[in-house]
Amino acid sequence: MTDCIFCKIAHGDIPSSKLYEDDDVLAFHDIHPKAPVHFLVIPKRHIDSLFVVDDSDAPLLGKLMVTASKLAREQGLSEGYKTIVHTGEAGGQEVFHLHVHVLGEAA
Ligand code: DGP
Repeated sequence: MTDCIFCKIAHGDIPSSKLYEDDDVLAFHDIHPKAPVHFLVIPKRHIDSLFVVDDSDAPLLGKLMVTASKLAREQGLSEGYKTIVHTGEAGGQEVFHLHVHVLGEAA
């Protein structure tokens, strides 16, 4: 997906404020934060949205959520936080590379 902005971030072609990276997932701060702590967790492999996932994606989707949880803890979101996945234009999705938003405020 050469025109996908999150693929470019995952490949290091566009800079981002990275929180975590491994072979499968990447987490970075949202460029337009809607909370004191607002980061995104994405799969490195291009997946458009939840519209197109199937059973074979379950381990990767689980890893996205576990990564979100670990990073929320590291960021001090001990009182709670929101996790949001927008799906499709009608669901508020603007960037068509699957991502989990994590929003909160450090305690
Ligand atoms: P949405 O597709 O509506 O779930 O949200 C996409 C989010 O991605 C939005 O909050 C802004 C963020 N975003 C868009 N472009 C960039 C970028 O180039 N860098 C970073 N760090 N975030 C971006």
